[in-house]
Amino acid sequence: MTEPHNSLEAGAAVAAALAEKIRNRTARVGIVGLGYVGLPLAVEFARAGFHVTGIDVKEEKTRRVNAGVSYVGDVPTEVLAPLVKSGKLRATTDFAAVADLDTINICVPTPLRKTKDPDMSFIVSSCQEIARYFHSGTLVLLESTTYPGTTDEVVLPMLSKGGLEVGRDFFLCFSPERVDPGNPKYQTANIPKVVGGCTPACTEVGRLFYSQALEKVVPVSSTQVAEMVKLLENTFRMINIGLVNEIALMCDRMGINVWEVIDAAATKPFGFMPFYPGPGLGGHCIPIDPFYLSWKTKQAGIEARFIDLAGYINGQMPHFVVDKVQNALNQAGKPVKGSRIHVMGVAYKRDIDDMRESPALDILMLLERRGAILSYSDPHVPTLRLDAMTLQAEPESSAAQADCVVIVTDHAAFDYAALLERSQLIVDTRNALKGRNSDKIVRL
Ligand code: SAJ
Repeated sequence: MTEPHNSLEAGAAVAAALAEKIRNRTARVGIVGLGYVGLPLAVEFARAGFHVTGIDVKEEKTRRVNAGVSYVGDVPTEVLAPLVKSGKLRATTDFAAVADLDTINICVPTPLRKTKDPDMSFIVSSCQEIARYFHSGTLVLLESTTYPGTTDEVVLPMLSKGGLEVGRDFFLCFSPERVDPGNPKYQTANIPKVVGGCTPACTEVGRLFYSQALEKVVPVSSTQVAEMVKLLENTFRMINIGLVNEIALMCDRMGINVWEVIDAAATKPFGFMPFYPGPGLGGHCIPIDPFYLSWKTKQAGIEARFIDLAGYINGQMPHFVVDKVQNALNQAGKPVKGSRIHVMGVAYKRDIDDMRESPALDILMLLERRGAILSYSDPHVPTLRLDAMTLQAEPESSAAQADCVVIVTDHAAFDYAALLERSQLIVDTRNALKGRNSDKIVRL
């Protein structure tokens, strides 16, 4: 074969060689970060016939993967075990494995610091390790939610250090993770996958890669577009939740049942999408992702006022709930101080066990500071730490001993009829008692 005369030709040759490996499944796939995003992805590519190496800094995770025992709800052990047994999937804590990989997905956390600045430490440390063993002919795909520009400004320089040129010697894309843990209908394989590369060749190799294991791939023109797609998706949710929370505050003041308003508005067959008020905004995506966008736009001199305002309103909801509890007890001639308050549901949303950013923690803290005697029920959260205090979940029947019950998370497992029967007073922040009428119920 004649030597390529320029980068374009060289890149085409490298891309063609990698594309062939991807098509015939001999490409060795690496997944950095074996959490709720990385492990399902590793399983999908192993099921598609690739040899997959999972890399994680937590030895506990790599040990359990290699034992064929899942720790991610969306990955049943009976799916994971055969893939490990057949040798299709293995895990390691040693980044030296990168030397033998052809593709690398980076699926590590991107939390916010307390100052609401992006914490890029996981992306940086992963790329530092990858760079040590990085070689030409590799496709790298960053999946961690982050601000527009991260792939080109942070990851690319770290991978180019050895003189390798993106689009010629290696390929770099961003592809937002869209995993919704516990979603019974949409899982990794059937959620459309957006992917944008540093160069058109990068985008094409990324598109080809994902199309081997996922049902629908959506190529876009750049890494920034792909980064922005994810932030739009989750900022859209956060702001609309903030809007409906503000509507709830307005309705409360005007004595209007906001839940009835939303249900009736939702009969509009176009141009409307219902969101529901609640005790606040929890989770590891919605309260976090929009601040990656506002942080970046502030640097560009643009104030993301909707994000800041929605963040403020959502942050106020725990205080609003505690005031409702205080007023409801007041109506019963009881101070918060010394009253027994039983919280139903503490996870950040229904039917899961995740406590990250859960508004229940804020509500419990505020009530504790006002002198309440606290207890809670949650079938998914057996114990929780509150500052110096540790609470153990109690049976739902404990509500009978409470001066006030607060429904914070409306798990399907709760017996709401029995709860209404046994409680003296219930503040319902989720409309879980919809259709049940009683003077005992105070609704958001
Ligand atoms: N919430 C409300 N009112 C609503 C919807 C949610 O108060 O109308 C609250 C929830 O109780 C929770 C928080 O907002 O505390 C976030 O809820 P969420 O339904 O957005 O669930 P998440 O945080 O698990 O968001 C994930 C996201 N998935 C990804 O980022 C890949 C989000 O994009 C999904 O749309 C969402 O799941 C989903 O639809 O379940």
